Amino acid sequence: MKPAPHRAGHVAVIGRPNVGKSTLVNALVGAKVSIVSNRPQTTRHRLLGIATFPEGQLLLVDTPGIHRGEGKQTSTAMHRMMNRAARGALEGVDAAVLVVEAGRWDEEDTLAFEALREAGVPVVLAVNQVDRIRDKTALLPYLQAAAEGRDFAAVHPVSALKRKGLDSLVAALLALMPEQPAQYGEDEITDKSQRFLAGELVREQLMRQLGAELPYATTVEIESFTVDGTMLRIGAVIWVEREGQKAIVIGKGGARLREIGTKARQAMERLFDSKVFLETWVRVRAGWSDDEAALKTLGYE
Ligand SMILES: Nc1nc2c(ncn2[C@@H]2O[C@H](COP(=O)(O)OP(=O)(O)OP(=O)(O)O)[C@@H](O)[C@H]2O)c(=O)[nH]1
Ligand SMILES: [Mg+2]
Repeated sequence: MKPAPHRAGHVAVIGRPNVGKSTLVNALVGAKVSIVSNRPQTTRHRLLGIATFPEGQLLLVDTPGIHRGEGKQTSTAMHRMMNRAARGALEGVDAAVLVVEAGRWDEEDTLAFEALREAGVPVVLAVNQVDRIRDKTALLPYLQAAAEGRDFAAVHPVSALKRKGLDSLVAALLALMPEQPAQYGEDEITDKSQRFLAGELVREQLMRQLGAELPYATTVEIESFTVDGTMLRIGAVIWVEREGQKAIVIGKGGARLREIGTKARQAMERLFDSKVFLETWVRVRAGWSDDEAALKTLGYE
């Protein structure tokens, strides 16, 4: 018997904000390459998560959630850039995963589906968060309705958080990949630099620890990143839009900023497997999120 051929290729991970795209990418890669929070619009950049299996390699393109560009909070230059990054991720991929939340399908899910249909790539539907569905008999009619009239290559109920159903999702995706050798070494997990990931891990804490709309007025710039013996020395600037926001990020006696820095440093030490010395500063740059030129200098595509 001939052994099964090795397959490898690019898979765009697409869906509305907050459905679990980044959680799914991390689960498949087996490491935290993409930041996660319970707030929509956590991911702002395209990022490659490399998932290597004996049978093949999936190059998973995590993307910002596709959202309606309406309303004050979702129509800035940054939001347009995020939608562009998500749609642009479809160029040249071999397949896509449309991630939706079990039991729910709204206008933005349709928007994401339409983007995939226009791109004309084969699409696997991943119905995520099935762990939250108590009554499993409710799942079947949902799966049928979701697939109705939409030409999915496969439909897979999964839980990215509990790592359920992932093997069959991987098999379905690998079947759509071209026959070719691995494109990256087996110890590679992302195309992004440690410097980029460090900034993201600070931003993850901003998403998690700041309330209301404040996370959306913040971004992180890594000002310095140096290797010092066995230690990484990292300097991060947290940019906000107004003085009042700066006071909130710093918190009473600096408590909030300390907590953000501690959690981000711990996450960096886990991901980089190295000791990290992290310094953080908060600075004001009025209107950065709606300023194309400012976005460029702050590292947005
Ligand atoms: N219960 C449950 N929660 C999940 C699952 N997958 C993701 N979540 C949670 O859903 C929230 C959003 O997850 P993310 O992975 O950041 O979602 P995303 O689609 O990448 O969101 P954006 O980057 O904002 O577009 C987080 O609180 C996750 O812990 C799942 O399978 N089950
Ligand atoms: Mg994400």
